[in-house]
Amino acid sequence: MSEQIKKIFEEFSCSGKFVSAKPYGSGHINDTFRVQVDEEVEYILQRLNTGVFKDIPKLMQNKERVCQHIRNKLLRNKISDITRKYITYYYTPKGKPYYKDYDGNYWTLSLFIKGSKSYDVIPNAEIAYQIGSGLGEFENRIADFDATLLIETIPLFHNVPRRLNDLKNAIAKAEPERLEKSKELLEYLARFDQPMLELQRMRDEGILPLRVTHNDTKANNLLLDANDRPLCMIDLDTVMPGLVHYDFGDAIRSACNSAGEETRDENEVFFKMDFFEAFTKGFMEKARNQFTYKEKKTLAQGCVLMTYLQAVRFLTDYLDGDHYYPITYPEHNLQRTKVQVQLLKEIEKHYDHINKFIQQYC
Ligand code: ADP
Ligand code: GN1
Ligand code: MG
Repeated sequence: MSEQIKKIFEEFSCSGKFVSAKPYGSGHINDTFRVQVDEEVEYILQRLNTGVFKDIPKLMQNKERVCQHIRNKLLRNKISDITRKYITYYYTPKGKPYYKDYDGNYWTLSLFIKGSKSYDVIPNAEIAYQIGSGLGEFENRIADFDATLLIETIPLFHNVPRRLNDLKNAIAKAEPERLEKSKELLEYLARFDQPMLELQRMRDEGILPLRVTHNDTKANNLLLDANDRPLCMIDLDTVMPGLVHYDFGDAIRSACNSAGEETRDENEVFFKMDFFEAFTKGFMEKARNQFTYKEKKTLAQGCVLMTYLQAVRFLTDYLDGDHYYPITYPEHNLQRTKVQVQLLKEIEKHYDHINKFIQQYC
């Protein structure tokens, strides 16, 4: 494997001679390797997921444009240490920001952000605050990005009717045993199908503005430095037009789950209210001025929507035979669904408090 990785690495024009590479991080979609060379610099080599992303050249164009925009803004504002605050991509001698191997795999090389780390499970409220602040900063950095320059890398990514249709198709084809095990979860989730159309309706009617959003704001997609200060949002594959509710809601879904989305025991899942308050404070301190009254008024619904959608997506994959999310044990996607459903129950229980807390920023 290392020999193959070395060969691919050498297709890019960058400094240093290959020393070693190891799988890195816990992302679900791309295959990520951290590459050491005979210099102080390190790299991230990724095999992009062509099952999920249909047009990799366009996807890379999106990512480069967004990074360039952020870089220009940092330069204009005379921010220090900027190379740790956006992703630097490397090119092949043909001038492409990706390499296509003989098996049709697409690879990209970027600078490993020095001294960075990310959390799958948030350890305390102070870190939740920093992650909220980092996401708020990211929203500011992309707020004036021209959405017409982006292609939609995954059409209808957070669209409820699309996700329900996928679920329906998976149910129709599911093995009876899997269907039986999903019964209670399906019944619980069905209660949300109608109310969860509300944000989409407000989006369609222009009541909520379309923005350029990240759309995959899981906590481990934000890099922090050694002192847990935010550096950079990564995983820009899904930067597309969307609602702020998607970014805020998905980050809350991820950061306020006491046990994290991969826990084997859903009874350990609680909604961490202190993390929520800290995250929201950090986020609003940075970005509140950007949002309309109506966006802030309805923002709490994003927490419900994104947790519900994630449950629907994991369950769809379980019923479909596990083709989207990588699994390490047979009922992994069923277990992931139980975790999201447990979190959804917790969010329902605390909804009034969540909503009230956000309203102070209106
Ligand atoms: P996926 O789409 O599979 O989630 P990501 O782009 O999020 O892939 O990368 C997976 C993990 O690799 C991240 O969660 C992060 O820990 C790490 N990572 C990715 N890019 C960088 C980078 N440029 N510098 C440091 N770490 C990175
Ligand atoms: C995937 O790539 P990663 O692991 O950061 C997924 C998200 C899900 C998340 C759940 C493109 O994110 O939408 O919320 O898994 N990304 C894509 O863990 O589908
Ligand atoms: Mg990721």
